[in-house]
Amino acid sequence: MFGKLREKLKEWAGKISAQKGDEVSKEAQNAATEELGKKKESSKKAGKKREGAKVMEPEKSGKDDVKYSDIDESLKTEVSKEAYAEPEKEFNAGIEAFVPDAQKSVGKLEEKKEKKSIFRSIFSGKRVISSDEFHDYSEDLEMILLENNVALEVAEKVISELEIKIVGKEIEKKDLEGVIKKSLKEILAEVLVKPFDIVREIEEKKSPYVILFCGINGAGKTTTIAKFADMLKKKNIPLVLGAADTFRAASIEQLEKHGEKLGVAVISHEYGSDPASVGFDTVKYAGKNGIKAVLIDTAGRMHTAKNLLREMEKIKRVTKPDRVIFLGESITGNDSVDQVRAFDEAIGIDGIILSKADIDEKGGTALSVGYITKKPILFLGTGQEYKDLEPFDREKFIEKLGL
Ligand SMILES: Nc1nc2c(ncn2[C@@H]2O[C@H](COP(=O)(O)OP(=O)(O)OP(=O)(O)O)[C@@H](O)[C@H]2O)c(=O)[nH]1
Ligand SMILES: [Mg+2]
Repeated sequence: MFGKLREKLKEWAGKISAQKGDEVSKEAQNAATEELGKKKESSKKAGKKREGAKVMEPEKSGKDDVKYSDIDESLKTEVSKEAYAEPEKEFNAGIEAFVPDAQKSVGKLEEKKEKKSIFRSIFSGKRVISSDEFHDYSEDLEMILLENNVALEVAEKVISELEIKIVGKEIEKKDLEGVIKKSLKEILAEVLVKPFDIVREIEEKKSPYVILFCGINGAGKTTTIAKFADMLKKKNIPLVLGAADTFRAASIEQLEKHGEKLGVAVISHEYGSDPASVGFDTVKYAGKNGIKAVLIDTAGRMHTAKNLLREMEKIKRVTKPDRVIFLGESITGNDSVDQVRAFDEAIGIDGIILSKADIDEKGGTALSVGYITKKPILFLGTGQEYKDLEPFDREKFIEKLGL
């Protein structure tokens, strides 16, 4: 869905690890070479010092400087200086002859060690992404998100979370693309709240489980209610529909037609009557008839119409729904954020269904409304037939985005 995302990440990771990575390797190489030079110099000095120094200085140190506990048991008898002067001379000569050779091999060993660590830093391919580097490339990523209906504040949040996850961390060059992808996936999975199992909730509740559907005009409320009813029917869950859209012409007939097709009762009043009372009667009917699920349709209303939102709040108060579901269109884009926020603030929503996912090539609306409300997306409408209602699968959705 996010079109260029996959290619962009590949390109991004490639550029960082190849072009800029080489620069850093050269820097690392130069720094390491310089450091090696310094170390060589200091080890030469240390070598000279050692050449000039006596390995043992018994004359200077004197008997008093030797701790008794340091002396081998067999030597713990009083021995005069004169007695060990001769063998000591021989010993010192041997040591002096041996030391330059020993120093040479120690030097070589150190040099080898240094070389090895330089090669490790050049060829191990570790890479640390700097903040500047991140910002160079994250602008592209932000553009992709915005172009794909992700609201600005959500895109910014995703970018800043990604920055925390990857900037300054040591990453293997070959893993760079994978690490960025994995981090993005984790962030998006967090943005999308895990859906609750509404069918199980219905099944487990003893009294009628009431769901109130709301949203702007033409979002797909009535069609989605019909799809939902079909799903419950197939699970043998008894249900009833409430035609609480008493405003739009033909809205009651539209719902009744679905009821007929599905073999589900529809409770309705006259056009222009109080929608809250339709809702009330539907819940009452369900209680009397041992019905487990009540789905209440409402009139579409603009999120900017304060009085209509107040009316919705009244329907909620009267019907006391177990869940209020906001119906949004996948294709709406940035405006969906204002819509869902207004409905949530006015009446409080519990979950979201996004219709028309079948004609949405972008996918960002789900991220936006999910992030803004912190409420789960429960289903996606994927067509105009009853079967076209899919439980929202976060992992599948993120994969479809191109991750
Ligand atoms: N392609 C597609 N079309 C859909 C989907 N859901 C609904 N529609 C269509 O969207 C149009 C509006 O659907 P309705 O269910 O009447 O929308 P509504 O929210 O009840 O509209 P109002 O009652 O006027 O507020 C209809 O033509 C539906 O067939 C979907 O998932 N995919
Ligand atoms: Mg409708």
